[in-house]
Amino acid sequence: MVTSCWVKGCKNRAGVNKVSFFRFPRRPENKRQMWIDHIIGQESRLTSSEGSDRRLRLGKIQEPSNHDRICSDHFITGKPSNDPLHVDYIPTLKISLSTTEAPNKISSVSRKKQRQSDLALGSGDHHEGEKRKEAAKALLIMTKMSTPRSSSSRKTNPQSKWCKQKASQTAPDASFALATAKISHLEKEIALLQNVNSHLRSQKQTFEDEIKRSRKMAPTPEDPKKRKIDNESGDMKLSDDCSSSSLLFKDFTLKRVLREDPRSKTISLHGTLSKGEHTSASAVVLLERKPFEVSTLEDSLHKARTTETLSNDIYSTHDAFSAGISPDLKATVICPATEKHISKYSEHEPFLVRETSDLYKSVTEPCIAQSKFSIQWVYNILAKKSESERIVVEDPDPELGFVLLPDMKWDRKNSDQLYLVAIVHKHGIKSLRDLNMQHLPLLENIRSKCLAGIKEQFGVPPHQMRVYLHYQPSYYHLHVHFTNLKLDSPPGSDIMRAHLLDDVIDNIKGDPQFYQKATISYVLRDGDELYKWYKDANYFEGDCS
Ligand code: G7M
Repeated sequence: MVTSCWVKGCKNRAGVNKVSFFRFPRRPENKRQMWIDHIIGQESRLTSSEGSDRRLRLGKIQEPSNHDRICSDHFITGKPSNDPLHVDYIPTLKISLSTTEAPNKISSVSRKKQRQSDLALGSGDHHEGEKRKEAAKALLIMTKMSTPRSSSSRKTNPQSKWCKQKASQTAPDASFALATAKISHLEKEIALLQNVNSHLRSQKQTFEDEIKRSRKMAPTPEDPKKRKIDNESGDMKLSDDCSSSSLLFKDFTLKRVLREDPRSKTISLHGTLSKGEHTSASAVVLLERKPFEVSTLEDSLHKARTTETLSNDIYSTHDAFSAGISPDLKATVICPATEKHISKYSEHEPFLVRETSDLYKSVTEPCIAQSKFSIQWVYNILAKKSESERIVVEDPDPELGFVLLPDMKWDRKNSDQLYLVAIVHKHGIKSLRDLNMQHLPLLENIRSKCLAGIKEQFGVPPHQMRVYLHYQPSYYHLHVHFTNLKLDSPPGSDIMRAHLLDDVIDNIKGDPQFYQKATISYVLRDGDELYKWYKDANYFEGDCS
């Protein structure tokens, strides 16, 4: 028998088309059902009828047998994955081709499964099953409602009364078990769909890039401005819209490599960028190698040119020239850049400071007061003049409120690299040093709402998050960093700079004046303004113990 694909409308056959075929998984049981439900669900979205469906028997779609297969065309990476959070845990590509089925017939497989699951739960009584489902639905909605959200969504829900009634009308244990199982199943599906979503987005971007390349779009002179960050004027635009690629660095003149780190594959450059026909401006450009884009990797490899650099028995190494299908560099541009920006991204000698409460008052605080480093970009975010479309959670309360949004360092593609920053609405809280008892509600509000929002929107649970403040921060308006634990040592997450938010809260609870009294250690670099103040105060002349 010729092996063919179970997806309706897919014409792939073994030996005819260059595709691989995969069995329906036997275990875990819900994975097999997820495949069937997803395929049938997607097919049923189309109502057009063309051709016959060979899977029909007596007007119903039969469950796939041991001989039935799905072909590699329906998986983003070309094969199924065993990881429930992987995009190819279920087939998702090219599913909604066509169907001859009316939706009520199509759902017969699912209905049968539902009946089986009612029986498996020990009921067999249809009426009881319906009651349980209603209770489960009620509990499910209640669970969703009790999840902390941004203040704007915290309204009284009219469903709430109905839910409580329904939930209490049924045997609480059975209905609770059913609802809990359903919730965990749905949570897995949500995580899965989030992954599918991000892979499809990156694929879309790749195709858009390819169309652009094939049209050989000429760079437009005004394009470069779109991706520039101008910290002096405070005007910043970060855009995900790649429909306007340009040759931003075509006229970049390199003056100096400021810093290079082969381990993190980053480099910072100082040079000039053209600002119109005859003018150019000082610019700091930070370049960083991006992580691999799995969805385009295979295609990229097919087109990559390689040069062998070593060969020994079964081992060989090669220099590969990537085909440039997906972007492989992230560039951050500061233009026009001041001497301070140049200094900030240059290589400098590190020096340890143990800042006592007296040193804070006599050296650090006056230095911060005189600092002219613009934080207009922060005020732009708070006033929704910049990056408003990137806001993840906002609490507008003037005392307890904040804006949570992706940090400039995160490209928002991969939640393993998640990096967000929460900036408080209240002005005047410069840093950790200003925090005392009266700020506990603010800190706890940020902690709970941001972690809930991150779980809801990116599927990363609180126990996989690293939440901390910097001391010294790079700007003196209170903000909190939220990074995924899987993100390996993000800059500033080391013991010389990061203070876990949970520890900060506990320290203040133990002593309301903790951060006004504590001696805090940190590293300054000889290019920092604060370093100069400490040097002028002869701090580095003596023994700093
Ligand atoms: O705590 P510290 O001050 O070191 O951290 C500041 C954080 O703000 C860094 O992680 C920066 O990457 C981030 N950041 C800096 N700028 C200029 C911007 C910006 O314009 N937008 C966003 N979203 N984050 C920024």
